Amino acid sequence: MTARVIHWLGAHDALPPGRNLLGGVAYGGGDAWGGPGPVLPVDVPVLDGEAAAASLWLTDAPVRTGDYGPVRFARTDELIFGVLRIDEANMGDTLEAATRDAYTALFQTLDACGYPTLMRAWNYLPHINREDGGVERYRRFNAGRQAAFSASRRPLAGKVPAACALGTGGGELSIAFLGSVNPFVPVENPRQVSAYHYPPEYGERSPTFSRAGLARIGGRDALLVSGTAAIVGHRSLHSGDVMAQADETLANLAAVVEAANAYPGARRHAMDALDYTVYVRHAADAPAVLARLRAAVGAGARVVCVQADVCRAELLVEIEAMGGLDAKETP
Ligand code: 3EB
Repeated sequence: MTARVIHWLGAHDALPPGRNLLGGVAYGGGDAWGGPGPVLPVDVPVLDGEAAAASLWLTDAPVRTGDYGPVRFARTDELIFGVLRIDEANMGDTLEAATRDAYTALFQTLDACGYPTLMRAWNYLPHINREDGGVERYRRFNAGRQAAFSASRRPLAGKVPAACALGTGGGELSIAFLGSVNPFVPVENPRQVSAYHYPPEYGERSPTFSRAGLARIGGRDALLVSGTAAIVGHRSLHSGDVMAQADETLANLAAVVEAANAYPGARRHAMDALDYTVYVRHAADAPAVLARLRAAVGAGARVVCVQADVCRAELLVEIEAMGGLDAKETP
């Protein structure tokens, strides 16, 4: 029997006891996570009342921890969670090189440990919208990421992981990832051009991620939804209007969840049963955006909101989600 896996989203001092920590992401200041395990601290303000919040993966299975180059990881027979932080200044020159080296190390870790599938990556880049040598840093990140996918002979389209990419106010390039021995079924959004097919006006190298994916995790049929913003086709909509962007983002989330639910044999994922992480560019927008999300998905969903920069300068909000895992019996 497959051991259970729990996704925890919320204040980490309320963590359910008695389980093994696989890994996660902790938001809210440099000391966002004082505990053990591969938990990526992300130095962004938490906006919904808590000083800190985390997205953590817990399991009943025995966990082994290790290091591979810059990667710290924990793994079960089924899953591996890894984190790495790379200081660009010590990495030769550019964010592009740092990203390429980071993803190369990530893929080497998966290969060396025997987890063929990269399901999900969380990417946090200092100053994502700044230009380095005339090119936006998010675009440099995309070039480095794609180069590493190519070099490790992974597809650049189709079977690519779910992801998010957000900007922080400084610090290191910080990446967390979830890999598995199980397959991952990517799901695209019918309202959006696949990100890996964005035209070159958004950068010479397209972003390498899928809109969502279905995956067997801990014996459950999970849904992992990538960071989602007010993009229809390939264009950003509602520049300067955060509430219109929030509504468009919710329409995109609903569309991608519907596309996932339409898969033959897929279980149904309801919007009100997902865990949401909301990124707002401006902290002052958080209350209104969260109220709109609550109105759309109900009171039952778990929601964390942080302040972070979104990967296009005109985008003011991005929301990611996941569901289907055991979680609700926790205190
Ligand atoms: C977008 O749809 C918004 O580069 O990994 C969302 C999710 C976004 C993931 C990534 C970027 C990424 O293009 C930005």
